[in-house]
Amino acid sequence: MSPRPILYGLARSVYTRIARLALEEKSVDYALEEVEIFSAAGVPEQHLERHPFGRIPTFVHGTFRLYETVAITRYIDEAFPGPSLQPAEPETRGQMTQIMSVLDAYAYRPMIWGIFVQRVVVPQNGGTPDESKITESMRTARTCVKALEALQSSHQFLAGDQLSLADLHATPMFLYLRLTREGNELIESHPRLALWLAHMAARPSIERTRSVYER
Ligand SMILES: N[C@@H](CCC(=O)N[C@@H](CS)C(=O)NCC(=O)O)C(=O)O
Repeated sequence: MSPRPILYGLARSVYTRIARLALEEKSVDYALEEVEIFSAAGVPEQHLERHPFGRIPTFVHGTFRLYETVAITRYIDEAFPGPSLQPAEPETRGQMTQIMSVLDAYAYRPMIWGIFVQRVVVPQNGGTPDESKITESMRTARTCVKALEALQSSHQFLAGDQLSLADLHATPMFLYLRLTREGNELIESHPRLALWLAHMAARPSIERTRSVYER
């Protein structure tokens, strides 16, 4: 019998949730081990042994270890039974990878750290949002949203008409962005993307991984 995989991360973290979504969509029985990397004490020494760059998540399956979310979600899709989360056609698969690259390289930092953290997390912790950071991040977020909607084209999902890893990669970022006034307005001004997000938000995997900020 295949050992129960362990995901090390935080339930409130975007990237941890992406990996959890892959596990949930494949109906894999897994354990989430919470690792607090954001405390004043810094990244725990033990975690640096799992991830030399101190990020989350990391993944362990028996003796096999992985870090980097794209590697983890691809592994989950290929190592476990269940519906395939990667399109068979080379073109659609290429677009799926392109979308995940866009999210990692251009969308995550402005959308999450520049907008969501400033608007939601900073005030919750008694701080004042950095408005110039939000304004600057919105510029990049606009480009990202426009580009992603163009790639989605007329499809039901981001890469084609079947759920793929691209949808699982994007949804946690967009759900946090949607919690902010300007992020929500940006999404709503792109009707196809807004509809896609509404469909994604209704999936049981999203419900089961809901974070503390969405309650
Ligand atoms: N390239 C990494 C990025 C993961 C990542 O940035 N995770 C965030 C949490 S959502 C993190 O660890 N942030 C800590 C930091 O930025 O120092 C991956 O794909 O797994």
